[in-house]
Amino acid sequence: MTTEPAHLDLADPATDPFAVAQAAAERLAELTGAERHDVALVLGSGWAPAGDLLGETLAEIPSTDLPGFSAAAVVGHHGVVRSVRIGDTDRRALVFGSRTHFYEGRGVRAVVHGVRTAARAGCSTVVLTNGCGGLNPSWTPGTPVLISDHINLTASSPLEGATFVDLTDLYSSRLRDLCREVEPDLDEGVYVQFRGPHYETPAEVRMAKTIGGDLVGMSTALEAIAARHAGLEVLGISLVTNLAAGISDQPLDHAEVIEAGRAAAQRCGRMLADVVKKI
Ligand code: 8IG
Repeated sequence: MTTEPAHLDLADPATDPFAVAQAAAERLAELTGAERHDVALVLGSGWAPAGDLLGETLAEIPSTDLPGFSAAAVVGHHGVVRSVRIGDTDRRALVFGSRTHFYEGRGVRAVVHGVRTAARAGCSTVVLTNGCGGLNPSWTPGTPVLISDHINLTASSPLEGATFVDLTDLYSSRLRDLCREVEPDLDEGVYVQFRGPHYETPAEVRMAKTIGGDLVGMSTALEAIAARHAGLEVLGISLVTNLAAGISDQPLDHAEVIEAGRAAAQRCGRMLADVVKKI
């Protein structure tokens, strides 16, 4: 069941996804009392504390109150969007506490709707975070890594029709440099987005390495493409929560992934908050 009026239903091919993003941005302005936001953050696995460390939360909205975000298939937990004052400035961050993944099957429009809404809400920067598997054995669980580029293995694109977008320097080197002002030792790597929801086989992880990947996950690349198309500057940061399958002799365990994220969360959150204040 969907509560959207027909013209705001992203699943209908006749719907203009940018019109839905515009409607969501307008509703967001009403509900937050903020005419515009400046920086958007999408918090992936392990990144939740970043939102709290950024500054005062001025409004908190269930994302289902915004056009295009209704996740009728998901029972119980719905995402929350927060409007947060950045430090003691009068700039505002739009913090998405969760994301729609491609593997949920709601279509790629739903996956990138948050990014498009952020752009319509006035944001000029988006910070995409995730939890992922690492291919470099020196990245122990809990290591944050800057995304320098991506390989999109979803066989999909958020862009429809003859929309040719240059993805050179998609992950802003300016913003990566800013991160290294806060944390000089941050490594960077190429993020490979798989469709999921299963983790990779060891053979797939070897393939990812052979084609130039350093990190494997199930998000971010499609959102980054939509962000570039919308004119946003993109910062991508992964939290390596596990070594990818076959890199170590340990099997992948979701509970272990959650725990690694929890342990690293405060440190990563503080770093991210410091970076956003500099943007
Ligand atoms: I957390 O090892 C997390 N997400 N594809 N592979 C993929 N996604 C992930 C992984 C991983 N760890």
